[in-house]
Amino acid sequence: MADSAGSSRPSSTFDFVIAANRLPVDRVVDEDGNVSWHRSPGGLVTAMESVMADRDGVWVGWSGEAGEAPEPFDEAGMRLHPVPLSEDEVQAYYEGFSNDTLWPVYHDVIVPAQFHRKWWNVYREVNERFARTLAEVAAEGATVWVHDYQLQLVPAFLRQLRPDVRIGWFDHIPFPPVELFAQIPWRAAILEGLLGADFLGFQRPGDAGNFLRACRHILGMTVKGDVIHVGKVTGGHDVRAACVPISVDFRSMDELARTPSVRARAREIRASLGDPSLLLLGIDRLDYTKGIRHRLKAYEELLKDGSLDGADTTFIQIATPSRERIDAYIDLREHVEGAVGRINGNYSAIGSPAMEYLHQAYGREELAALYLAADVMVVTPLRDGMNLVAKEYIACRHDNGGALLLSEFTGAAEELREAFLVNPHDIVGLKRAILDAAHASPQERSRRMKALRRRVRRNDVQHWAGAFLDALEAAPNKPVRPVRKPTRDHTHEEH
Ligand code: GDG
Repeated sequence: MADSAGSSRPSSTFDFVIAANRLPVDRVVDEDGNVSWHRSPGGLVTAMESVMADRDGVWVGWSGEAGEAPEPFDEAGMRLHPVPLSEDEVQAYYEGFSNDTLWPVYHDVIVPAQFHRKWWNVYREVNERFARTLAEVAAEGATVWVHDYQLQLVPAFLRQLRPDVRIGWFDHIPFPPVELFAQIPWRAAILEGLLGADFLGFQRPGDAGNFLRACRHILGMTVKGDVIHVGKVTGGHDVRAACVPISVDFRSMDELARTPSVRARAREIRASLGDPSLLLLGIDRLDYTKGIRHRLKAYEELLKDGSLDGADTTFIQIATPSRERIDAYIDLREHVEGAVGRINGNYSAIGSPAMEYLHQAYGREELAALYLAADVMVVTPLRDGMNLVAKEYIACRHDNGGALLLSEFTGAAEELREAFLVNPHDIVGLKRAILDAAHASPQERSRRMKALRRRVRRNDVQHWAGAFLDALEAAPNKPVRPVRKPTRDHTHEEH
């Protein structure tokens, strides 16, 4: 840890800094009112832990609770530095601009995006606050890794405050085609915010390509290969934008799924559903991008036309609660729950449900048992940056069993070519693919699963983090002089 020089700095600064909207922990209050922090599940935390193991690292993010931020503390082997958000900021920056403006535009406008000047202004303010915090905790010449669409203005704000640090940004979600991105009234300011980074990582080559095209068409920048020359905007540095697909912690998922308790639980899950001959599984945040409605429509039609027997088939849909105050999510929940009720009412038998729908969150062990129990994993997003569920399913299938049905519109489909690939908009094709996956011979399933496991084992989350940091280290050049603030996009005055 490098000791701080200035009195306004915290007691220490760090060589490796992560910024994400959320800290990797959840606040838990027990019955006696004692507060503790539980590490959130997920590959990102594991990957960052392994990256931090031999570095001096800090994670900057929101604690998940509106109001004053707790003091920095240590958890999960790293220093955590909370950034405060007021209740109004949570609504405008997080639920509003991030999840009701950017999220729909970046996912092909599956639902209409809302554009509000107030949301944008708060988004800017919160991004600036993150950048100021990062500038305080980063040591001289530190590496700063910024995550995701909530923090797109951080790179340029930070570059202005701390030209000495190396800045990378990773986009966990798709980057949209310029025709859709251009709808955003503040499109130029967003691009300029990102261009404060040295390296920008994307899930698919197509996402990086969309970003490069947006720089050319909206900002009129010179792009050579995957490098953008940002002479005017940020003091003459080059920025590289390339694809570095995220993955899962293959080894730990594989190990977990091999434990006797998880295997026993997998058998128990099947038995508790009346030992159906076919068990289908979906695990998603309850989000309109995930294509849950499409998969239920296909499933219902298969039951209706007699291709599947509801008394001998169960579809488990885990729909983890998500963004529950946003209208599009409220509508989706109503639709899904209506469909589940109808399917069960029409096709279940006592003790053999046609659908098991759970609007709850589960622990890792339970998820691993579900993956191990399922004959067909149904992953049908209309658009998804990567989709880690697909890769987790593969990591858990050490028996080389099971079949993965995967939408072409996920980042994962670029790599996982041995899956049963589908276009979820094509309900006839989706029905056919469900039947193909369900009826594939054990030899065919095993052949496909072995190939998929080889790929995910090699390209795991540690590989991803290493590849990102290597690319950041090798990024074209460091800017040598301070740069100006990202401009306010004046188009917002008209909206
Ligand atoms: C974004 C991008 C990209 C789900 N329910 C529970 C639970 N989960 C875990 C899964 C998986 C993760 O949440 C979901 O990851 P996905 O990738 O499927 O989807 P998003 O949440 O939309 O993630 C996506 C990802 O970022 C990473 O870059 O792949 O495209 O949209 O790990 O297992 N975990 C636990 N209980 C649950 O009930 N413990």
